[in-house]
Amino acid sequence: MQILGNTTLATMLPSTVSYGLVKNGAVALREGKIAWAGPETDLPASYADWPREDLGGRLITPALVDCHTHIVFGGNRAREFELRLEGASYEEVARAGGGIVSTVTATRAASEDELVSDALPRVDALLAEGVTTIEIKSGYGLDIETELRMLRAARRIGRERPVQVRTSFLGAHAVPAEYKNRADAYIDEICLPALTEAADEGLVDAVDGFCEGIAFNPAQIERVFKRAEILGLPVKLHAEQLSDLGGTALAARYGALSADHLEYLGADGIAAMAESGTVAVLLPGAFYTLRETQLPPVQALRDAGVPMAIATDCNPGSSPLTSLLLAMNMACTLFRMTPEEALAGATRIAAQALGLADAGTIEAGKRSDLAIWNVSEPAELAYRIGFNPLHKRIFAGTS
Ligand code: DI6
Ligand code: FE
Repeated sequence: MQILGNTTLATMLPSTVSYGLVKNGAVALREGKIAWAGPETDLPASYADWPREDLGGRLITPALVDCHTHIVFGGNRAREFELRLEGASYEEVARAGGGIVSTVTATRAASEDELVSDALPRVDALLAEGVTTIEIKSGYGLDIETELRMLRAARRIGRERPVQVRTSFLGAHAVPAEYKNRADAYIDEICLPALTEAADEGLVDAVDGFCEGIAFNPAQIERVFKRAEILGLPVKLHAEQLSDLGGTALAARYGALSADHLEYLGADGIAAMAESGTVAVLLPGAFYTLRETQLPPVQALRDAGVPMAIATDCNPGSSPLTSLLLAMNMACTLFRMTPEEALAGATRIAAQALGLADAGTIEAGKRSDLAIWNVSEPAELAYRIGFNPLHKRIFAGTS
């Protein structure tokens, strides 16, 4: 039992007030949940004898949620970074056997312990910025054993650190070298059996895929979605990142939680997302790293009422980014999102993209996952570049 008082609350509840702001607010925490939140003068008398911490006017937001990461992987791709700076494109590197497939080699060679110990410093960088929920994908194993090992490593991160981990099976991320030009056989012989095994072991919270010319076509992705449906797992998709193949509309037909990247998304895909309630997860770290010039259709998504989330896409190739605050800043400067949209995108909407009903806002009944900041206005969070104003992070009521 604890009261946090003398604070400004950015509740992030949809309201007529920007950020759902409550000035001179207080929050009451009990048993890992928010018991009460509102203006401190309205605090019910029954809370009068609870211990109270004075926050000196600091801002409290919901803890941040990074809803799209590939944070578990072997090796790194600094050499590829150099090659791309010498002029090679991301797709050329991938087609020459670099790119995702080179991370596959390093990931297959790593033990579960190594995958965990390599990932933890990256995870810690996110936690230091007030993140309490991280989505982690497989997809650098591309054989049954390594896909499962990645997911076990992801689950272990949730036990070794005070963080909630949500896993996504991403067996349909790339075609491994041994299945070159045989993507359908890869889906049948590796991807679908790995998904079923991983689900049986309780390792999968959602099923993802990469629908792209250098990865899988919509028909192949649909076969993975059908298996997800049989297993009772929600789907999401990397779609329209480098070209418009119609992956988003396919994902929407399967009621996807989210469609991610979306730089090349057209009007049909936007209408399909609005219809199905699918979240658009925008990934400015990948846009920046690939020096992409095609912007995701932010204004059209906004006009259509499609909720937009922001994530790091932390991965060794297209987004070696471990700062969700920087992703929020990039979303504003590069994508012209507002600081309020960016913060909602890293809290309430990010939770929605993961199908989590108990995170992302400050209201009674939610998990007490909170971030306390040394700032006075919420816009400061997206405004700064490379500065971390976190005062304290609270995960399930514990700091
Ligand atoms: N799109 C991405 O940006 C990441 N995966 C994907 O499907 C990049 C993965 C990588 O380059 O290692
Ligand atoms: Fe990704």
